[in-house]
Amino acid sequence: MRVAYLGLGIMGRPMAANLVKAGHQVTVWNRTPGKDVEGATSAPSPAEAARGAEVVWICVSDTAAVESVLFGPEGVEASLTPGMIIVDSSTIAPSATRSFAERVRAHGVEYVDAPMTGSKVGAENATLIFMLGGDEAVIENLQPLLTAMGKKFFRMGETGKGHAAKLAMNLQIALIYEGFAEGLALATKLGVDAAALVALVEATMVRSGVVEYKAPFVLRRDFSPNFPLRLMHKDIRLALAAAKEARIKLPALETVEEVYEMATEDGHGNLDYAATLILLEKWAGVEVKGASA
Ligand code: NA7
Repeated sequence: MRVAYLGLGIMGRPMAANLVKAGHQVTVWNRTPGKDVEGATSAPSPAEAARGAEVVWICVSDTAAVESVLFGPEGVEASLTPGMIIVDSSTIAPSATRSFAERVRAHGVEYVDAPMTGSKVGAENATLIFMLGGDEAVIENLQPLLTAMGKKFFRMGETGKGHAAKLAMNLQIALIYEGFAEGLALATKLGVDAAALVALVEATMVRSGVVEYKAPFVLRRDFSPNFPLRLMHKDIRLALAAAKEARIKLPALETVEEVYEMATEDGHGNLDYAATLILLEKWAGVEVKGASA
């Protein structure tokens, strides 16, 4: 298929590379020039990249970035043609997604929200798990692209519901990790070895995919970004905003949002979200280390 891929960050670049590998004709664009993908053509603007594309795939930071890529100067809007499909893999507000979809549908263009989970490794190995919101038949047409980048696909309902599901997922990831980090801080303060605690967690019902994935990084104090803290913070804020719109309360997430705020103030925004542990360590006056790590 002819695909325009917009946004070559930690996730977007390997995803676009996997589309090339699968034999698709890919044109890429990134806001900051200099990032490219071997085997893809680079375009100078979203509008240029989208010209003649069957599918425009977006993966940028946040709601404002998606809006600017679509409707800003030299945005995709200038190249919209009936039958085109826009897919957004960024994690943004479901309500904004619905309004962007409405705007492009006026041009006969389809819109699918396709946020994913699986981190950088999943993007590199084409093992992402996608949450899809949009028309069933349109999603069916995207199969060759989805299977080039991911391994599991969940249809959540109409446009906007992929993003709604993603926020509900990341809410849980943030809370589970924070529980793990607080457990490590307390155990260390009380003199329990972190690696011993991890082994115990993994042998009991406390175990989780989040801990299984994060524990090795934490034990070797590798906080380089797989999923940057600033982006998890954005998702927490999006979930709280969606909860406010829906008039529900998420008290645990509100507290964790404050932790992310302070971790950001301490300069950890570009580290992995696992770095909220560094703030807990500061408060506890300890450093989490596994003797057998
Ligand atoms: P990264 O690695 O932070 O990459 C973000 C990308 O978004 C990168 O290509 C940025 O371009 C681009 N960006 C940011 N702001 C804008 C604006 N205003 N206009 C156009 N492009 C922009 O994030 P990930 O790849 O890890 O994640 C991407 C999304 O997936 C995000 O929503 C996650 O929550 C899930 P730059 O290179 O900085 O010019």
